[in-house]
Amino acid sequence: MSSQKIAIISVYDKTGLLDLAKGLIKQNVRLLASGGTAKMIRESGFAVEDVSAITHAPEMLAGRVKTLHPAVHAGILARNLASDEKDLAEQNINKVDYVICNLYPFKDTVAKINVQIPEAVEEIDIGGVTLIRAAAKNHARVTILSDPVDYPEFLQELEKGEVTERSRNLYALKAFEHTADYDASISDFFRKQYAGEGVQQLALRYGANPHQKPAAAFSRLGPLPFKVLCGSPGYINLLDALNAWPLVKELKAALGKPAAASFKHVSPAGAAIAVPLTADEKKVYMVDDIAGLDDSPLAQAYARARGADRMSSFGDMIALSDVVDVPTAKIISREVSDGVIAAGYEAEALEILKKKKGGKYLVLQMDPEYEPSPQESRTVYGITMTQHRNDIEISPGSFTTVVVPKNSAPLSESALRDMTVATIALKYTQSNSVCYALNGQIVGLGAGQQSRIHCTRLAGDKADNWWLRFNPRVLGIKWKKGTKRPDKSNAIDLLVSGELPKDGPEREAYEAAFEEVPQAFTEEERAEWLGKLTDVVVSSDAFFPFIDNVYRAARSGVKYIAAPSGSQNDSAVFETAENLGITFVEQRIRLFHH
Ligand code: 93A
Repeated sequence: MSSQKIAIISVYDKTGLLDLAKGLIKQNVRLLASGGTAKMIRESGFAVEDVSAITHAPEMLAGRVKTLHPAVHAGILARNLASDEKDLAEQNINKVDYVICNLYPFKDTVAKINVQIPEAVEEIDIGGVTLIRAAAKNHARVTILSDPVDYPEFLQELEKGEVTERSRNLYALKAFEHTADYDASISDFFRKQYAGEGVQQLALRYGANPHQKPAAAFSRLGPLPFKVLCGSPGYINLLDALNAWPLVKELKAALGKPAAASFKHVSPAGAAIAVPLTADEKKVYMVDDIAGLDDSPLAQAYARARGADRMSSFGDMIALSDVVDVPTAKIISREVSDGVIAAGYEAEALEILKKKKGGKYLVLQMDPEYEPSPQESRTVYGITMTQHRNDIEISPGSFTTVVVPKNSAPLSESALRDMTVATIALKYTQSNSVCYALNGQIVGLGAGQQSRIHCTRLAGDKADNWWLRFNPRVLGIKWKKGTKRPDKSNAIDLLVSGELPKDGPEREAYEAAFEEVPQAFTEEERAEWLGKLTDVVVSSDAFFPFIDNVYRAARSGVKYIAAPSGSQNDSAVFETAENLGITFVEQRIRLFHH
């Protein structure tokens, strides 16, 4: 066997090829190359042999078979083992030491407008991928160069003696990344051609904004877990749906009741489980005329989810844990909403939803059995980040560690229920987040605030507004005939938040909603009414760093706090809670979500 080192060169991108050939020859390396590569080297006056010199087979099938041959691949894959040496000797094959290869430009080809499948197929490199993969597999002995950028450094090392193990390792890694990326672009192309729109992939109109095109959603692991029954989802619709669905699924699993969520901008505006509604609740949530509400737990859950913060729920993406019935569809049908994802739809309910938005209402049917893979990844500014999915389970059993008061009686079922609702909601809320809950539903949620106290205040103010909507003055409002539901919600929000316009056209527009304009709430009236709010639960996605959060929560009827500990101020936080008559439960799991 010859002791001369051998390089196999087969490159589509011929950048730097001649300098490389020159450098290799200087080091007395024998060059073997595929057709076009050999031609270019030879025409420049350097000594090169065709690969056929070792395969004794011509390139065939118009280039489809160039380097695919045991003489090539056994030469690359052989280890420094006696048994491998014996096999090579028997076949009269020499070991290959260096492989220099880059692939047909599949990506550039399919990026062309109107590319046809046969054209794309011809750009699927087989032999090159095999060369790269074989050499990278055997990088303990073989050097694989898949990027012309690496040629000069490689030649420098070669001049000094041999390619170091560290370099071989890094070149092999690059080679594996190269073939993985290449294969991903091939499967992306054929997914678009063959998978069937809506089965394994969905073209989206655009991304987060209209100028962000193209946009798509797809699964690399077979069919999507949901079907589009009506409409076509946007990028943010899907972000909402794929956060809202696990929220309702987990709520139902934790509490055994149908659950609903109303999402906006990838945070819940409301979420709830089924709890029968009082007459006042029906009125405040604008569902007092829905036939069958008392017999539909799912409709009750959605009435609560939608009713929590009607301003924020305007144009929501809805998630429902169960099969949608007619009462639930009826509530949805008259609200301004973007879409719904649910475990299924009764035929009549689906017909109601399909009529919404001129037939464009988004209806998604989710596979309730679907389990996502445990590892998830995303790309931000070109960098891929991966993490284990937040699959931690939260249930009433997560709230057993009562810190204060010492020797507290066991928590009531309703407190545990509301802690569970608030905490599962936080798991799917952009951080920082703080959630107030009562009666099995969110009553105030603060999302995406950089400061925790701002979050606690925002959520507390929402809880206050929610409660003021139950004040007899609001319940007794006489609306001008023809006032639309969103205008009513808007006018109520101005009234209860105290953000009333004083004069001018804004005031006129406000007053136009009423038959009789209701009196503004005075400070005293507001304080008196808020004093009646009690038993509210608050949950936080991370510890309270300062006692101000506890003081603020107490002002909105909070009697239970569930939060992680870990602040330097823990003891002051606990003490303040105890002094304010609040039970503090340590919920050990931090729940940041982004
Ligand atoms: O069609 S192939 O998959 N069949 C092969 O056996 C083969 N071997 C190398 N294409 C093959 N190659 C590719 O040819 C290389 O990956 C490289 O991109 C290209 C170089 O061809 P040429 O040397 O003829 O310019």
